[in-house]
Amino acid sequence: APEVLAPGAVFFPGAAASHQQSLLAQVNDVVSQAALRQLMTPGGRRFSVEMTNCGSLGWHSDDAGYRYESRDPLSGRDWPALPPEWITFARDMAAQAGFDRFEPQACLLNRYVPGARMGLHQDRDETAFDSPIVSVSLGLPAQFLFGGGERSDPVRKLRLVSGDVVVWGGPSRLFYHGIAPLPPGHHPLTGACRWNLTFRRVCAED
Ligand code: MD5
Ligand code: FE
Repeated sequence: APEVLAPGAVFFPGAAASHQQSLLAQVNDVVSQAALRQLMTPGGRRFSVEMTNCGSLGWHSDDAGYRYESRDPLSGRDWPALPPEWITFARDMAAQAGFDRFEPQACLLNRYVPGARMGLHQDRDETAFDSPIVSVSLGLPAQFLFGGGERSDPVRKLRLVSGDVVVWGGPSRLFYHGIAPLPPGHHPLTGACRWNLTFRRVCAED
């Protein structure tokens, strides 16, 4: 059963459980067209998480800042297309959380190996803050850190396992969040890693 974590934030344990194998097959397909990379922060540090994207836009970071790009800066080519099944699934999850007509433009794929982490941050490189972000976890479990609207707000810990989906919309769309360093382990579908797919609307209008 879904659990409301905060206004606009809805946790659907295991909602993608029956889709894990097909999602992971398509993840491999995306990665074969747009290689995983450890991006640089504008401050010159390297992300421990490996990332790539599919969709009409993809998130990118380098010394010029955080932004969305319509082509993969690594290859100069368009990002791989969003698989139609992914769009349908993300739209359905958004609707179940109360966000109708979600039209994702980007899917950011994050790959965590043991020790990889994501510090507390807000997702604010999009302008479509009315649209939620739909997040799907695959593979090894992770400790999700869920803060509030201010960096200094208390942080709750939520264990996310393979097949879990969270929709982050409404006020929680801009809440601080992160992922604690991934503990070592083995998952039958992914081996020693965790994947997270986040479906995003970047611009309010095309
Ligand atoms: C992850 N990824 O598990 C997370 C899932 C990222 C990122 O944080 O930026 O790639 S997305 C979780 C999220 C998005 C927007 C708002 C909130 C959480 N929130 O209010 O907690 O790799
Ligand atoms: Fe984030």
